[in-house]
Amino acid sequence: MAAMKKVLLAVAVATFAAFSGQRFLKLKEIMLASRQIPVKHLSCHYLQNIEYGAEDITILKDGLAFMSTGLKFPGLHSFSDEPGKMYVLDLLHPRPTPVELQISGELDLTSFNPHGISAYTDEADDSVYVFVVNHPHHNSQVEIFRYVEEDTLVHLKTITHPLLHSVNDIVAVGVESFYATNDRYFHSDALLLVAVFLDLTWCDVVFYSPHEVRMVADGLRSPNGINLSPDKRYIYVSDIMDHDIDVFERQEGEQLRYIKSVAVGSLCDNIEVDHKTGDVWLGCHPNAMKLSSYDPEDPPGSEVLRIKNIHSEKPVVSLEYADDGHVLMGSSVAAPYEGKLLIGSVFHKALYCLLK
Ligand SMILES: [Ca+2]
Ligand SMILES: [Ca+2]
Ligand SMILES: [Ca+2]
Repeated sequence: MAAMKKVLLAVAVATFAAFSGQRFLKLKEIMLASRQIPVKHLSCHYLQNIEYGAEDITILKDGLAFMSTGLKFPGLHSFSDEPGKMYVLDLLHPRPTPVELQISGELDLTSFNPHGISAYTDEADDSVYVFVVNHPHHNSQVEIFRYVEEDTLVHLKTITHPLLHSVNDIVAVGVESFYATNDRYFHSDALLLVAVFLDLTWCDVVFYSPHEVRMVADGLRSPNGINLSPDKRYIYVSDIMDHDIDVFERQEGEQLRYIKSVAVGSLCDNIEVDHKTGDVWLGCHPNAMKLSSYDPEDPPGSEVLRIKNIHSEKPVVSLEYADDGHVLMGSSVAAPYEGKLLIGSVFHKALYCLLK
């Protein structure tokens, strides 16, 4: 009997070891831990005043770019203990320079920790609303601001809801409504690792309006950036740990119908869409192991991808910019505008580039 127990124990240990080994390999595969990328530069310079990351950037049709800076995110490096800030930049200016936005209203600025952003123009009166994911004390909430020229955000509303529990990015579809991605199912880091280890696809996309809040798409591994097609019919979600972009069609009642996934071979973060061409631009992490372990001697790189004709049978994914981390570490967003490209990062700097 004792011998039998020993055999069973040995089998259990061997099975667990094999399983752990296999899962560890899977984890390395998800993180693209061995990936090196070639350098491909554009004509770029650093944006003034941006030293602590510009995790998300979005550009209005009139060339006004908004950026969130100074993100503090569990498990990721930060060069600053100061609260985050919002900036605006006019791309029509001959020398575009980021200007810090003054925030008026009730918002607690000492714990402001801005992450994903989205801007919405109300066609009735051309008012511009800026939606910002905020993580004060590592909670998740969404702030809605009205932009007042030249440099003010008037805080209108803070939205919290149990379904908005780990929000990464949002895309506004009305003056008070948006879609949001929850990038994790579990909040504890240990359970998050278990979810990655077991390959759980339990994350979701939530629709919020003052009248209803509900989950509209699920079964995602780790949804990160989210954005709309120019005709507003489709929603694109970057399933970062799945190395693909999921395409959904908006249905009656704001439910999302899954259409397809486009493989990108990288860990893509935020999504911006060219207003004119509909091309999808992605700020990506070529190697997430380097991003999370942050070693200045072996810095995390940056990679910008573009998807053309995403709705066709054969979308074309192209590499537009790549760096080994010596110019830009941890690119998280790439926003195009009329032959120019802004590239933001999680905790480092931001670049202004010319595409032609
Ligand atoms: Ca965004
Ligand atoms: Ca996917
Ligand atoms: Ca993001």
